[in-house]
Amino acid sequence: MWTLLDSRAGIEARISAVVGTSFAWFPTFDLSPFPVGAQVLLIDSTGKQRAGYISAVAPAGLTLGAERVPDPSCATDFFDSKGTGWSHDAVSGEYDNDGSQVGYSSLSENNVFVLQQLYVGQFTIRNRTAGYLNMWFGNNTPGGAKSANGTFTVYRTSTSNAQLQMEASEDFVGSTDDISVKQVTVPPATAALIVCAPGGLTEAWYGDPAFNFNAVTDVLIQQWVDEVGPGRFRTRRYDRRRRT
Ligand SMILES: [Ca+2]
Ligand SMILES: [Ca+2]
Repeated sequence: MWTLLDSRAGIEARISAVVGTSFAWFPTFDLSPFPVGAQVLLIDSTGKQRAGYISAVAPAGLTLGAERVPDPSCATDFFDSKGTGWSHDAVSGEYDNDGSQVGYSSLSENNVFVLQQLYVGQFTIRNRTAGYLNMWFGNNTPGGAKSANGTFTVYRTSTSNAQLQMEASEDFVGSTDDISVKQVTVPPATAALIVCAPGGLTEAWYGDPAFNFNAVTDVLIQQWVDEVGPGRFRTRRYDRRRRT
């Protein structure tokens, strides 16, 4: 039977789904006390489930991979394509949007993401007078609309394609700069490394294929305990001896 060790609702999850190097990382929930072999059961916002087993405690420290954006400072005009309203400002070293777009309009960069990996994206909005910017981690993975000046950090699992997009809403007017994307190659020590099942690595997480790793809302940590324990076994043997 499953024994519930702990659970959290409404939690932020950062998940790598790469076979062989998968992990679960919750910024507000330390997984390091749980035993190897315990199951991590994830539930997304529509109730779909994926599960894996703790295979090891995470290594000592958070490690990020190489910069995936050609020129985070935006000193040069590097984006592969610029939608309506966007232009490169070489004087200020940023990208400007004048609001002339009539729908969503994006700065797009190809070959940024590898599927199933966890990434941390950062960008700055300044000079904003209207609308929002949304960093997309592939064309099916929005990072969330940001409608204020400031510097923003977003974690997402890449689950759709490799294209980075800085999407402006149809009414966005403002600038963006300091655009960075890096893979989380090693999670912090409060994370847990995950296998699909002890000894099995055909998937990083098993369960519903339509599960959304970017919409985890709940997590359960549970452990399988055999129903036939030592005490019950001893009782049966004792009874058998009395009859013979
Ligand atoms: Ca700059
Ligand atoms: Ca400017």
